Amino acid sequence: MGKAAIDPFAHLHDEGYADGFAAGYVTAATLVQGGGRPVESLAGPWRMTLDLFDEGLRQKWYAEDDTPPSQWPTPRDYEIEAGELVQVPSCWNLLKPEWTYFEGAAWYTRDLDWRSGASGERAFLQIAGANYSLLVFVNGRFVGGHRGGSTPCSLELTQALEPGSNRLQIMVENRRRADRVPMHHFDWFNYGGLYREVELLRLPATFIRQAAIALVPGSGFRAIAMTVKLSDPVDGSAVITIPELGVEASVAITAGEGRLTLEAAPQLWSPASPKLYEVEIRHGADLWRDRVGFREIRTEGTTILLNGEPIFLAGACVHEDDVTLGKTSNEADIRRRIRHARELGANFLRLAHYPHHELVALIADEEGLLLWAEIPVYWAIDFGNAETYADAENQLLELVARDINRASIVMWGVGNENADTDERYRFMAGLATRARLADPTRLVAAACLINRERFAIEDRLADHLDVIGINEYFGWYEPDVANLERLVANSDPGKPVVISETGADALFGHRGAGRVLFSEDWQAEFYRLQMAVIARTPWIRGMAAWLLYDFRSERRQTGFQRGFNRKGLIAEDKTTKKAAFAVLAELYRNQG
Ligand code: GCB
Repeated sequence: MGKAAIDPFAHLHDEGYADGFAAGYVTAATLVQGGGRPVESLAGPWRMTLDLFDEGLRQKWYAEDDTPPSQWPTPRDYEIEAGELVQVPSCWNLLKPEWTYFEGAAWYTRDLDWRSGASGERAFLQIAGANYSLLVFVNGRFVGGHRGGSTPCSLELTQALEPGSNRLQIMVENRRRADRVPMHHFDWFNYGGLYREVELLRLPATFIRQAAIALVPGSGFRAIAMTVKLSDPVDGSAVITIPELGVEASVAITAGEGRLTLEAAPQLWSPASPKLYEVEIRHGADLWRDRVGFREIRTEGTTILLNGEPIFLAGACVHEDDVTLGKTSNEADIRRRIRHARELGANFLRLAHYPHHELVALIADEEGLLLWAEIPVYWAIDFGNAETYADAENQLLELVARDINRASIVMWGVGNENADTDERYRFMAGLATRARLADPTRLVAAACLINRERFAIEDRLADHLDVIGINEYFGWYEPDVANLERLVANSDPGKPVVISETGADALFGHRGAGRVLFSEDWQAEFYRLQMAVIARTPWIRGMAAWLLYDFRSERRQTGFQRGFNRKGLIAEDKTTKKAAFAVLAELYRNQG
């Protein structure tokens, strides 16, 4: 047990206790796409021990053996069985009232019964989301870690697992910090825990790590390109089949990578006709499958073109937040979000302000909803910090790697309302460039800046974007709606603009005529006034109302708010519609 066995007090003076773990963080490069392969779910009860002072790392809790307390030779501060039994996935904040505001580390432990299958089989732990960082230990041995609170990771357990019973421990830590993405100040709740699925994936010795398949932009809808990345730098070939298109082709693999362009004229995916094709890629014993829609999204001047046709994005933003589930999503909750978007007459959702559950885009693919997916480069990020950039870029690349085959996602958002400095400019231009390199089939956007003295859109980052997002609250934070008209008159963006947020708070049941703050009536009137300007501005090509549901935010403490941001068109019960819902639905219908 290392130092602690020699000097039981050494850890009290050890501030380097976390050193060394960061070198074991996995990134987007080693993420394994699910690829429709069967998985073993590790959902269910785990033991959980809160660790506010990082004792687990200081005292090396992970290295402690399973000796029962009656036989301990020396006292301990950690006992797995003394932890609470909690369900994974979940957010710890909602499990016990005294855990509501907990920000720190927690140790999750469970037994993993392992029997190896075919010879050479490899085992991966697939963690779909843990906020914010995690470290994994198997039988006391460090396997790897991950940072980024809303993107998935894959950790290989092959060498660490023993036949039979294994101790799987995951330390999850959710402190708000200035150097993180997001940083310590943001307008949503800081849930913690293993809040998305944890699964075990068995794969052959060499397997398909990531594959991407899409319509070739500018091909006149007549060519499909695919890339495949294997786990190891081998040579050989893979076979791609798209039965409905009569495609069966061999892809040459060199040093673990292959790419192929095929002539094909698929029926195009669109909101009106969300056609999906079964795609299969085989390499040796591995079979990767997906259902993929083929569509083209591009801009021309100030227009957004979907499959060559101009489109107006009418929609809403939505947070991943629920009064009982927190940041955990299940299929029923996701389908309800999409149903409500449809009722609103929306063809578009902005998934604010971080990558949402993988199922959202899968269902949006089926339902024909367009999505803006983003990373939490939000407000005052530590833009000068190279580590912070690496974290943000990795979150972007993990999101892209996970969702590259989702036709519904038409835009990557690389940031939101970040004050203009040279460091911010370099940081965000870097992310925009990286997004394009990783994925030439989508638009790159960000919520940009307004010059509040001139009332004009003014952000040098716009040079690096395809679509300029503008969050504007004229009529709410800035009382005078007329300033939106000034903004429109003073701006000449030369690119499509999407109003990436606009909205007003309303407490359900609070009424009043005129500009009565927090009233349902003013929220409804706000949208009427907004739409009057937006609808007659040719370069505004979309609008995302802020937002679908009220959500928890500790920054909001008036009697109207009580810990919630109340800009939802629907209250936090996800049932009670405010007056603005029907008003905006009508406005969207007329926008048609
Ligand atoms: C914004 C932010 C969003 C906030 C919203 C508000 O501009 O991007 O995250 O929640 O305003 O309600 O103030």
